[in-house]
Amino acid sequence: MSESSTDARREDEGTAVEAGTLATQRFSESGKLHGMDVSQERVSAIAGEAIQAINDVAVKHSVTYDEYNALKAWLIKVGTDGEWPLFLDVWLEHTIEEINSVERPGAIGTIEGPYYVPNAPEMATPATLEMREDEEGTPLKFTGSFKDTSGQPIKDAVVEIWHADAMGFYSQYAPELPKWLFRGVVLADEDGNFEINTMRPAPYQIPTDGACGQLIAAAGWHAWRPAHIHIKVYAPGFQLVTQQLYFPGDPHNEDDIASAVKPELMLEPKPRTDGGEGEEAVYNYVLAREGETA
Ligand code: MBD
Ligand code: FE
Repeated sequence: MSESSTDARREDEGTAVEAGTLATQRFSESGKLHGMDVSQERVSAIAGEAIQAINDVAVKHSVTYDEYNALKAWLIKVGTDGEWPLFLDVWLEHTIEEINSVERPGAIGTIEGPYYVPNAPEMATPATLEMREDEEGTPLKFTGSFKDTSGQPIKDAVVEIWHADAMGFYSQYAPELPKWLFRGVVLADEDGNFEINTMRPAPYQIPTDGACGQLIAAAGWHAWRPAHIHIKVYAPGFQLVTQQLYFPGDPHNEDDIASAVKPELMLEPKPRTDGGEGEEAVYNYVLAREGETA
């Protein structure tokens, strides 16, 4: 898919305001706001130093009133476009994820991003994600296993998977896509093995027609993420890992706008050896038990 034909489809299908509004709404309903541990002491330290850091940047660059007012208008637009989840997940979540995963042994994580939807259809392995007839792209057979940190297979493990279509659209964040397109909750077998059949996703551009796109254009940056598959893996008694898998050779692995690529997260698809069409790739998971640290 060329960049210009993706843009053309974007114009009649996805808009930043629709995707942003849905992502904002879903975040509010996600349960992430229940039982939060946020102390007055830490609010004072973190908010105080963040405000000071912004003031320091203003001094360093002698920020003008035009620039200050452009900032004010832009922040207002981030809200009206519903793009706070997008903005934060693209430019800050990678740091938060990094800080909070240092003590967890096993599978490497990365950011969740704004387009996760809970309660996707459950499927036993071998599973095929929902897709349309004549779905564009290269079929991908994705298999793997679950082991604990001592090498024993894990029972009742789950792979939650979601990714964009060949045009870079996520179901439930763009009109006219089947509700659960490329989303599923796949149960591994008794030995901890799974097989998921899907399509290899294409490189992905974050919405360009909202506040985040306006910032990117005004700064002369680009809006691309490498092709990626979002994953959550978990099993009873084990720590959940949220991650994404990428493909070697993608031109945006080196300049992901969301800074979420790590070398441990590369899939290595090869032509299928079982006579099926497309490619196959393997990724094996080691999960840490609850409370287990490195
Ligand atoms: C995505 O699909 C994504 O994964 C991130 C991190 C940000 C915007 C869109
Ligand atoms: Fe994504």
